[in-house]
Amino acid sequence: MKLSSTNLLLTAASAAVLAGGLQSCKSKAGGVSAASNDAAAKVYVAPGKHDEFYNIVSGGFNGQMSVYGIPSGRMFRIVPVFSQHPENGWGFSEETKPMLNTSHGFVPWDDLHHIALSTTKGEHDGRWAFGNANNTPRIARVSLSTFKTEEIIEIPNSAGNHSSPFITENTEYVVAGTRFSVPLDNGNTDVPINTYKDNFKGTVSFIGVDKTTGRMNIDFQLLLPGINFDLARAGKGASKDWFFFSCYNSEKANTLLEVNASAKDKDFIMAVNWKKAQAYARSGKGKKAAVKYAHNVLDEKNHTATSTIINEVLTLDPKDCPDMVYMMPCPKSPHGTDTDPSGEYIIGSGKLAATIPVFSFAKIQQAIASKNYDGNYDGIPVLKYDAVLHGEVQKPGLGPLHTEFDGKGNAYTSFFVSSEIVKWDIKSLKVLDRVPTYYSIGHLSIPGGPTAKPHGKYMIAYNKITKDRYLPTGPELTQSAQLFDISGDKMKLLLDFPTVGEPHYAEAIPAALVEKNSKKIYKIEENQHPYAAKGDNMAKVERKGNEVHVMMTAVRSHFTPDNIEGVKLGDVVYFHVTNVEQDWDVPHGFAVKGANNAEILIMPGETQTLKWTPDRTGIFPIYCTDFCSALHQEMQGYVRVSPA
Ligand code: CUK
Ligand code: CUA
Repeated sequence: MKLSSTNLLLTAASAAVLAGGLQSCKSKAGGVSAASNDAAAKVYVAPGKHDEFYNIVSGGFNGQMSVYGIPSGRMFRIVPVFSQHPENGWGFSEETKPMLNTSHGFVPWDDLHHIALSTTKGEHDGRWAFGNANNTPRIARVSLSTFKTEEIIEIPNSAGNHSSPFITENTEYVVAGTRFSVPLDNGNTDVPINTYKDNFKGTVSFIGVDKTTGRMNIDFQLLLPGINFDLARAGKGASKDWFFFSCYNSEKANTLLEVNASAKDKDFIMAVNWKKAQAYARSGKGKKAAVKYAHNVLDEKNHTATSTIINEVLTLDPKDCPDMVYMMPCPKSPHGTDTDPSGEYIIGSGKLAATIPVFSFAKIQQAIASKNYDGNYDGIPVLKYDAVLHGEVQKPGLGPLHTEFDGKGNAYTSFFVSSEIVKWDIKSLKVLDRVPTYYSIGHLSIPGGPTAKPHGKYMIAYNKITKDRYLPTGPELTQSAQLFDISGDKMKLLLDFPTVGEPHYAEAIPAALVEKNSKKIYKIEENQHPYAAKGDNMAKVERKGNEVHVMMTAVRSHFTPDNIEGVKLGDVVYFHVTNVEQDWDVPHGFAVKGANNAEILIMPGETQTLKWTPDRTGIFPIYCTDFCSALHQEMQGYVRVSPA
């Protein structure tokens, strides 16, 4: 059978490749000789010196983003997003818990796959990083000035928000496509799964981003056939009004055993004219649909999140909106699509295909103008493959996944199965160079790679398999990235570095672009937290029924008050701790014995709240968890809990 043989082929090929990779690595002393001779000098950042680029890396099923320096590979920070983080109390403090609210309630975990850095005129502007929640569909916005998650919006009528976040040229929209088609009404309708073809729909959502504040709102959603959406990219330059989504399972099978999902020779890349869609939405072509989703915002003045449930979304049906959506055939199971810096070339990647198809935007426009269609897909015109194709890269490798660009006319495609990166010329489609990755690369990232103006110089591979690259740590190994020098004709391996959580997509941005907006301190006079004690004279204990609110200050090296009495068993205690320091980099922490959540970390000028329900009477120590001064150890106190 054709399909099972494809299966066998892939399994055999990947096994061979992995085995080959391991061998070649072992055969070279220390496994480092694959790196270029001057590699050490190229990644060495002297003590006290700064890296050239920030690398913002997705944390996969750890639900966070983390921040690395390039070329050193040093990790600077974990930014909790769809996760709880004891290190700074994210998702544990009262201020941050609402950020993890959804229509399902509190969901303190997710699977963050992709990063999109905001752009202006197609170039990095250093303002925000967006990330997706793959499991319970959400998009987050992280400020690149504070490296804090400022906003999370849930995506209705979606399940498996893998196809996101991707942004338009001026960050007008962040886009999210659903991986799983589900019945509309958020998938809440109880229907037999095998009625998929009738009842399940795909959607892509266009989330507007406010130019000044970055606030997101779901502007409109396209109702689409029950296809599965994978990665997408906006156009640039001439194609800037368009969005390109890769799609698989065009068969609309409800069970994706390979036999079903890959029955067809070609799936699609869906081209959406978003400017037109926006105009349709404005001119009343849409329908409002009732559906619940959460929108969570962290207020910048009091650093407190509020979660709002929204009850409707505007939907557009392509049947009512002509010339808005087209399908382009793309070989077997496309996983991604990428647009080159000029916006003329749209690159597909069929995971099971042996070629890389490159589409031409100019040809797409001609095919649309002359209605050069190859029938339709649920009423959506299908453009003829040959009519829109610029050409195919022949036999580039096995299992093409993702493509990035260096701004010099070259494309770099990751190959999972053959575990390598292939550099090729976009115009001539000629393969120029290839390097192995250790092992089985998923995404790759070139600084500015997805933008209209790539910064080039480096390329980072985010690998799926670690094997022997580091000291063993039991069955579970670190996740792994590899840095390459791409300044010359040949790609050169420079460095391996471990990452936190499974890295999927990442973006790298010149340090200067982020540093210029970097915030050092929250001014205490701007703190509008309702329970802030901005000086020791404001510190107090207040009772409201069975709630005890302790408004506390923290400063080197004491808490005020530090002896708290009057708490009764059955009370709920809120420790509102204000760090009244105004020096950069002097956080205080706060913990209480037996608290069943975590500590909190309070940055200078900030107030954070730890909620505690004592489970017994007695004396409970409290202390500062962050070593803040010579007298840090003395920064302590007691809470007394008496019988009710
Ligand atoms: S996916 Cu990870 S290799 Cu979730 Cu972007 Cu392609
Ligand atoms: Cu404050 Cu240690």
